[in-house]
Amino acid sequence: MDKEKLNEAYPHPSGGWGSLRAVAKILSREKVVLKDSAVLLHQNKPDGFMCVSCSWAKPADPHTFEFCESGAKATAWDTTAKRVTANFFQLHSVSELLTWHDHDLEEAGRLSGPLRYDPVSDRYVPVSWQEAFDEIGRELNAMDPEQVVFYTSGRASLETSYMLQLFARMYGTNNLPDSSNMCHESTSVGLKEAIGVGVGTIMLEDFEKTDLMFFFGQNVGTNSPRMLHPLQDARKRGVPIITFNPLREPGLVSFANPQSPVQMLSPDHTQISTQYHQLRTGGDTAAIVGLCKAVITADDAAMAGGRPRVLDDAFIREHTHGFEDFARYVRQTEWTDIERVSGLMRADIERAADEYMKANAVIVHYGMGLTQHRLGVQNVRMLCNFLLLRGNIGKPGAGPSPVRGHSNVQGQRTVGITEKPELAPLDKLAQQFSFEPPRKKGTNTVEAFEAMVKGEVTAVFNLGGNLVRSVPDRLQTEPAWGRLRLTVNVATKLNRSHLVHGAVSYILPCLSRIEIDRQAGGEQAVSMEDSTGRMHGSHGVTEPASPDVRSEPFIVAGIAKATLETKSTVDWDAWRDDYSRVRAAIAETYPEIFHTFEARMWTPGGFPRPLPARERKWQTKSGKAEFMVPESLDEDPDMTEHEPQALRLMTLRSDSQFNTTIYNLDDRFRGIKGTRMVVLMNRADMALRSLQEGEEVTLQTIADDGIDRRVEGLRIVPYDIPRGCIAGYYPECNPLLPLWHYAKESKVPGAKSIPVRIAAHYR
Ligand SMILES: Nc1nc2c(c(=O)[nH]1)N[C@H]1C(S)=C(S)[C@@H](COP(=O)(O)OP(=O)(O)OC[C@H]3O[C@@H](n4cnc5c(=O)[nH]c(N)nc54)[C@H](O)[C@@H]3O)O[C@H]1N2
Ligand SMILES: Nc1nc2c(c(=O)[nH]1)N[C@H]1C(S)=C(S)[C@@H](COP(=O)(O)OP(=O)(O)OC[C@H]3O[C@@H](n4cnc5c(=O)[nH]c(N)nc54)[C@H](O)[C@@H]3O)O[C@H]1N2
Ligand SMILES: [Mo]
Repeated sequence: MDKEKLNEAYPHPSGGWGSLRAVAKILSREKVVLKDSAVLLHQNKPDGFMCVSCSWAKPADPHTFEFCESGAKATAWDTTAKRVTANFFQLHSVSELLTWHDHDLEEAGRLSGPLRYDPVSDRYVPVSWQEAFDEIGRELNAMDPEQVVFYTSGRASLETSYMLQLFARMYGTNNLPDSSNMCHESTSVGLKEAIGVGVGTIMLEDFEKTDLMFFFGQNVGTNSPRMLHPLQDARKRGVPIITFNPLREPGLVSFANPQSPVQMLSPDHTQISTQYHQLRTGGDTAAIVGLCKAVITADDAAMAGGRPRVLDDAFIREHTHGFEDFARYVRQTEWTDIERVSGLMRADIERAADEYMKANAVIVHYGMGLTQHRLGVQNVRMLCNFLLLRGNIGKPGAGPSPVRGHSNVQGQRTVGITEKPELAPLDKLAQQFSFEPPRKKGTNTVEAFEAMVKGEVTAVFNLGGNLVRSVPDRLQTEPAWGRLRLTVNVATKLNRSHLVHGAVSYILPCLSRIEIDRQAGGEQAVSMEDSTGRMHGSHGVTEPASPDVRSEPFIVAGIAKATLETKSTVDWDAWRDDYSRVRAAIAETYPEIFHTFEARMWTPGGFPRPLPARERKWQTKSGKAEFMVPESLDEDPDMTEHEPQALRLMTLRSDSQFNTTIYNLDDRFRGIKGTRMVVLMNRADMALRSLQEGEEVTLQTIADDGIDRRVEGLRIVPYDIPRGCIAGYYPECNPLLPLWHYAKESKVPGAKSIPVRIAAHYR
């Protein structure tokens, strides 16, 4: 490709005709026959299946088409007519497949039978399910459980997740990392400390009662498009939306509803953000301190002038702890520092604070732009500080709204997938299943890979992830994965983590939950928790991809039985045949959340879990909601000492990917076509370095640990992004992200702020 223009500004609102066209294109490319497109009518319906894409709430009274472009693509991707058969591996050796692009690996189609790696032919060859289970059991039994890792990516159901955590603990380890460790773990830690629950407190009905919403570092149009519906309704009521995001994201600017013919045909789309503040990457703590400063200053003035208070003083006194220390910090912090670190002008921050002070009920939505920083947990705490100032937690229409990623990532934590023993009901499990669970802390994702790089991990059971692509420091972590003794991959499609294999390696193909799951006890359903803490049942509607794929519960039960043999009191065969038995066990372990699970799982809109903070009951250390004084105004304090030419790289997603699954190489919203090997850069930064549009550069990480981290062949795209900040795509830029560059308390990799320099450029 020559130096043609890689991007054109996307002139259209998100949603709209572009979105429908994109869906039609992928349905036809995946040869999803028309009759199957009716599948989409069952998506996110109380009697259908829950979308395999994002975790946004599913309303009780869904639209006829309760799906979005991303969800439709994800469905098409799973229901594709293409298959990877045994013949595919006869044609392609593993060494050859290692040279394929991620997109082409998954595009080969659905995996259709269990496979074992054969080192002699360098090929995956068919194996029977029972042989696979027996050998995996033998291998695991020859290992030290503390050296075995059980990873869960956020898609697996509540039933599968509960079974897996129980199996791992009966086997002898709490090494239960999941995708949350790279995602919203900063939320799980930060919200728990601040308000006593590790999840958001808002529900769909709050959209109808709110007066103002904020977006911090969440790209709704691309990553949770169904949320655009309630947002649009709120905008029609006149609710302002204030966005803090370094990039001007078209999906946060305006929206046309593809389900409203009137809007589709007229240019009259809805403006989403009424204020848009392009702060510097890593500037959120500073910006929020600025917002709080404006509010506290206004309150001081009101008191001095004998006017009504701006702060919710009664709430602060009755419900919170630590306000005085925080207020002192805020009063002392200078506007010049706030402006320098946030990259925003005082007047702009005050404009946002004015709206906040006028509103009675405020919701703050946020995503990876806050959590994936060195001080990602502090960021979450700062948002809570801001909300607490005016009692915006535990009242209708208000609260923190962490927009979760994978469709059941929140639920997995709810049913025991956690490396932290204190977060799992170990005593209850011990009593319920008559065994002694391990009490030692297990490894999260970063720790598992740190241990792997040191050679201290022998096996990984990988339920649905593509870890060699999704974790940091690819050039260290990928080879470590290849040195494992055993890799077991449960997956729907082929990915690179299957190819960089252990000495003994299995690919175990599973059903997608769009498919009918037939077991001895009849057709089975599964369940999941959405981003607003509601539980939904889901049952498949299409025929399985092949007669030889199995459900995730079937696979986990098979391996558990083969490994634990008579050492387990669980009747794994009975659980495999009838998942209502698994739900009964979940309800026994967690009665407060899951009592009468079976009866309630088909409740339209899902059934809610108890959220004490929603009732202003604070399960924190002090029994009150906690204010926190930030440790540093800069979220990435270690970056400030670096060279003056340093750039902060954030790694992002496009609408044509779901994490490591790349549907195609375009980014429709950002107007980038045909390649993902790009760097988005401010024109002034380009001029300073004499860089031209389309020119190729090599990025190099600035770090003094002696490791040279580089990504070559990235093309410059001029973009509306603050100076000193650049953006590239995840996972292509993961070799640049050091494994140790993570949020201190949550170990979420700092994927939104990687210190880099331009090491070379070519015309
Ligand atoms: N289509 C699609 N949908 C998805 C996914 C997908 O890959 N594709 N992935 C799913 C998953 S697992 C997740 S976790 C979610 C992720 O969804 P999001 O949380 O939206 O994640 P990202 O796209 O990584 O980045 C979000 C935004 O953060 C901004 N940002 C970067 N740095 C900063 C910063 O320092 N401050 C602020 N305020 N903003 C910043 C970026 O410009 C970007 O707009 O989406 C889920 N949904
Ligand atoms: N630099 C950088 N790194 C990041 C991020 C970032 O923003 N920047 N984001 C992080 C985030 S938020 C996350 S969540 C992680 C995600 O990282 P991973 O958990 O590794 O995730 P995915 O890419 O979602 O997993 C893709 C694979 O899941 C398999 N799969 C799909 N459906 C199913 C199913 O139903 N069952 C099973 N068993 N398998 C299935 C397919 O085979 C597919 O290849 O990446 C993180 N890494
Ligand atoms: Mo995620």
